Amino acid sequence: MKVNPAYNTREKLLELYNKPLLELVFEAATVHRQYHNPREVQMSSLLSIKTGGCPEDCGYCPQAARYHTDVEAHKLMTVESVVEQAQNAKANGSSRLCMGAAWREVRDNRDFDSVVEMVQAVNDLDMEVCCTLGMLNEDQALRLKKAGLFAYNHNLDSSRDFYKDIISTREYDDRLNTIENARKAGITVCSGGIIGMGEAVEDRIGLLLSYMEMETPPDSIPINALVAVEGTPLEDQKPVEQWEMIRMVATTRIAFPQSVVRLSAGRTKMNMEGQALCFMAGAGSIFAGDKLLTTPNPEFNEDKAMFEILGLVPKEAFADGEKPVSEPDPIIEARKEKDRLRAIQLEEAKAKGFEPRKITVQ
Ligand code: SAM
Ligand code: DTB
Ligand code: SF4
Repeated sequence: MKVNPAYNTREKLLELYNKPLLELVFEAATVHRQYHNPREVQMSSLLSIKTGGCPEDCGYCPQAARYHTDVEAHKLMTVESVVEQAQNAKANGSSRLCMGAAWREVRDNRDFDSVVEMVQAVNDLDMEVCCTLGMLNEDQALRLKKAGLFAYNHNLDSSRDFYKDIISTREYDDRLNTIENARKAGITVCSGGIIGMGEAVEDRIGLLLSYMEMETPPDSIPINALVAVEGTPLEDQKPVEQWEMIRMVATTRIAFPQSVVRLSAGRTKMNMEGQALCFMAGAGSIFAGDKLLTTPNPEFNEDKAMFEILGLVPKEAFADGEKPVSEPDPIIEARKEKDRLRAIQLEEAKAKGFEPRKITVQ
């Protein structure tokens, strides 16, 4: 049951969201147990592979170039440093790595070739690889799939209506299109939203309804609480109450019984009891490690202690789907071949006493 038919209208979902809190949590916990092991919570790590300088105007985002935040822009990380970070995350218990880039969209250039290599390398570590790189066309999605991408994250963020108040540089339909492209390529879809941006409860329900209207709802639904960052238009939003996070997690759990509901940004403002109720209500994953993309998150050790107290165990990689098989990427293989030929020509030229600078390869 991908979508719960008992809650497939705005009215029914609203009624559910507004139930007495403990009734709601009980119902969510009951649904959770039918499809998931309630002791397992996946630890997933985020890595900002390209930070800041983004041309978009997402009102919540510290990485948008037009806002004056403390985020320092960085160009794309190297494949080697990504692998090092991934190994570190794995050693600390993470079974999934989500690589984020502050891009409006993926472009077919050298940077994307490097991302493809990163996907192959992290998949080789037996971790679920997720990417969030902005808009994506069908060919790019296919290339990532063949490299071994397990999931693509692209959030609708809120209802279609409220979205317009937060982002003007790209449309809700653009987002739906990217999600569709990932889906068509056979990549699992991770898509969710943010609460605490000043939206009404109806907008939270509107987000869920957008997912209900899809032919196949997301496999994974992250629920973020806004991290209000100084310098962004949403800097003065007051933190959401953890009760609201619990309600949103529980409602999502019940509405999409088979999806993994991810308790995502905003945990630094929650206590252990609040998070425990989210796990009870069906959250099956957290972001682990002291940094999300650019903002703070609880330390690995803090989360380890929490897991121990609550009797939770980290979920293994590929518990919800097979490990993708990485295929050699033709563009990268061609580049390697070109580099190999260039090295041979250089050697030959050096032997003849030529300056290396003068060598060109067709
Ligand atoms: N640039 C790509 C994009 O927007 O699709 C990928 C990176 S973007 C940072 C990924 C997601 O992070 C956004 O869609 C948004 O839901 C979430 N996010 C960004 N800033 C946030 C904040 N301050 N608080 C909570 N979530 C945030
Ligand atoms: C998602 O829904 N939340 C994550 C992940 N997908 C990419 C991102 C949260 C970012 C929080 C703000 C920051 O650290 O920059
Ligand atoms: Fe750019 Fe993504 Fe941030 Fe929007 S959310 S400004 S697209 S990095």
